[in-house]
Amino acid sequence: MTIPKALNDWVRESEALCKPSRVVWCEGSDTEHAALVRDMVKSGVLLPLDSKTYPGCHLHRSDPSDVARTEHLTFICSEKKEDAGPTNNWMSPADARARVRPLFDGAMKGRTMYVVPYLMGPARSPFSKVGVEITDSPYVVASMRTMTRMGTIALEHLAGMGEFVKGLHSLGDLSPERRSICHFPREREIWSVGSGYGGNALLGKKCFALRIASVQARDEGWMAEHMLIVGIEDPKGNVTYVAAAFPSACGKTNLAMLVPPASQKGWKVWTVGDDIAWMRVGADGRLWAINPEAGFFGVLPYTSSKTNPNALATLKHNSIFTNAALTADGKPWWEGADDPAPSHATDWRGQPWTPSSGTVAAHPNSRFTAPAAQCPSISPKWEDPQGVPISAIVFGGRRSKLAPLVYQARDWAHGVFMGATMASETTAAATGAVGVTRRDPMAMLPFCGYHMGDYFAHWLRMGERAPKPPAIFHVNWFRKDDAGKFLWPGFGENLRVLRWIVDRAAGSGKSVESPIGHLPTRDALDVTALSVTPPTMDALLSVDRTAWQTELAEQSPFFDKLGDRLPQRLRDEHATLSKRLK
Ligand code: O2Y
Ligand code: MN
Repeated sequence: MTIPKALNDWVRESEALCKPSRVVWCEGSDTEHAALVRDMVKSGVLLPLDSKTYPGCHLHRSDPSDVARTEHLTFICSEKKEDAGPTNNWMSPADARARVRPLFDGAMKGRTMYVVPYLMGPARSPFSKVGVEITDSPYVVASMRTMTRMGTIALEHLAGMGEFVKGLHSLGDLSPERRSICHFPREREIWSVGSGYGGNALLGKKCFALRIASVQARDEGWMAEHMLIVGIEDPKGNVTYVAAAFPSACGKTNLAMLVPPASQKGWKVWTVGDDIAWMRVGADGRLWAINPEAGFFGVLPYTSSKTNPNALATLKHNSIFTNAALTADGKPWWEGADDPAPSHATDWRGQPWTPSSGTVAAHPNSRFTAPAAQCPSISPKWEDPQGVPISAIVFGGRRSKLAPLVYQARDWAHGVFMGATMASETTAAATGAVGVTRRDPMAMLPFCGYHMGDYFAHWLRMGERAPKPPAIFHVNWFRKDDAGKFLWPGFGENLRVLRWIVDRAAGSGKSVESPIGHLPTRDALDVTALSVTPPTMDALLSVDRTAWQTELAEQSPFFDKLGDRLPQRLRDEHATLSKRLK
């Protein structure tokens, strides 16, 4: 395979800068992967897990100071600060290069530099894009092999398109003081140093598929969104595809892999993707979506046969567990797993642990990296080069009061307003205060590679470009009564809400007007075999005008922060809602 000159030149430049002891081009084969894993087991980077219950699985422990994405060390390096907007950290490209280049200088001395070509999106899809990650972490290489289509297939695509996103990554000394994740949107380039964990290091995921791709999408007229994609199959076999955006701690992966309860006979939910959707207007005027990823990087704590049986089945083989606890019989364990806490284990830091240690055994952000193809609910269409047609977009949040179980936007612009004003209450799983309402428009706040005001304008433009745009909805599975008890059972029962969404998207489904949008009529949702009483349903679908007026007032500071880049259309939607609530 001939390597394009631009790629060769960049690899040579990176080699001269990072000074590794050797350079390895990754082809993505099984033999190559087996050798890499063997070396990692030898050096202690990976620990093999019990081969009977977890065949092909390994445990990795990251540096204890390197356990999650670090938003405060993540930068958008556009020429002008105003192009990154007030919601991103900004550095000028020149300052970023001057500050970070010395951290790469000699950073790979005595280490191997891996060149990892990868494809985001299905093979032979016109919508897929190529990235190349240069890294000194074999754990990153093995993870990228699961999360993307890695190696020769990417070089084949590159031969046809020429363009690729450059990602230079080094573990550096893993010190948080010398950690930076810099994005250069104009150059379509990423520099990440000082972290070996998740979104900071697997550059295809948040860095490319969202931050850089959101800029490509704006420039090229498509959408790169932080959305799961599911197909909902009715008992007659018709499948409706839905994309949904949720802030963290709202059960996004659980929804992506939903198992219909026994009462929903004949219904199926197919997983197309659990985190990212790239969407374009098709020749038929609809939005078509692909999942650019090939694997899941799912959170472990509270993943169980109750919350997500499909995730459990997926992670049982060929998976890497990062920062899980290790039982004496070589199995991974995490809080909220099916198995009770082991009497003795090794915690995520590698220390002896017992239930009376007073600490968690698995890190709260411990993860599994598993191939999407292993998921029992994986859609037969998940690798379709054309993607799947999206009939509905769903925004969601965790709101103990205020937001009804489900409501529908009146039109695209109103739906964009709904996404732009999304908010969610923090949980104990996130760092910081619990129960605080955080604004996270379209769940993209940490992932939009440019000014949020321009991003909303792009959403509005996409509605104009798509003659048959998806209908837009908002859901809230987390509404509570005055005693603090959840009103809706959630999990698999959320299919009942998805069914109303599917009906509405098809032009049926009973609804009633409200100031905030279309609500289901009291009898529109199937609640057979549920203990949801009519008064509970009333509470779930109620709109408290006073609370909504407070909500509107709380939205204003965020909108004001975006200044004159906030589209007037969204200010108009805000004013219209205010009038409707009076
Ligand atoms: O902390 C990390 O690096 C992982 S965060 C993550 C992982 C998978 C999917 N989504 C997310 C996210 O933060 O949205
Ligand atoms: Mn995510």
